[in-house]
Amino acid sequence: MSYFFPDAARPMAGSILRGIEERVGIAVLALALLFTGAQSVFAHEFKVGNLEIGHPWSRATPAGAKVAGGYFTITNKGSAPDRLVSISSDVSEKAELHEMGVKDGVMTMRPVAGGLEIPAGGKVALAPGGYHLMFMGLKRQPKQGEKFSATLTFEKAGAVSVDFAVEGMGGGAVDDHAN
Ligand SMILES: [Cu+2]
Repeated sequence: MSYFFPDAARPMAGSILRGIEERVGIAVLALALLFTGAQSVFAHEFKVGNLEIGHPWSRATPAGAKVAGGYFTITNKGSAPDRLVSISSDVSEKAELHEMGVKDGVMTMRPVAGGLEIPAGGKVALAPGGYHLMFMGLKRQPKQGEKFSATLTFEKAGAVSVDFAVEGMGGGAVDDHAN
């Protein structure tokens, strides 16, 4: 299941983010926040090739938790589809792309084989209840208010380092990593 939604008018905010991919932060208004369930008023954005990665975020995890989710939007401004093919982070031993869905009335979660396509001119959201990253084998517990970095690799656009903003444990609409 993927979420497509139109580009809402988005006012620019002036905050500069640190890191290799220094970009101007963008304040995302209520519409996008409803879709992502994100609590932050100020989002952040990263670019690679024709792709824009919007507001990567994760949730704080309780002590002992071995997994954490990862969520963001990908906008493809190009005229050809691209594909998210791999993810890595120093916060966990590995990271996978998962899909959440309902099968026979039961919420299930499974790895997505072959990566996630971002259609030409399209926008795909990784959000609680749908596609998401899963950081597996956490080496430490991400804490609310901090950021951790991860590398997203796309078939055509290549690799980009992004920062995941850690929201509170209750962040997001669906608790998809409770088990
Ligand atoms: Cu998952």
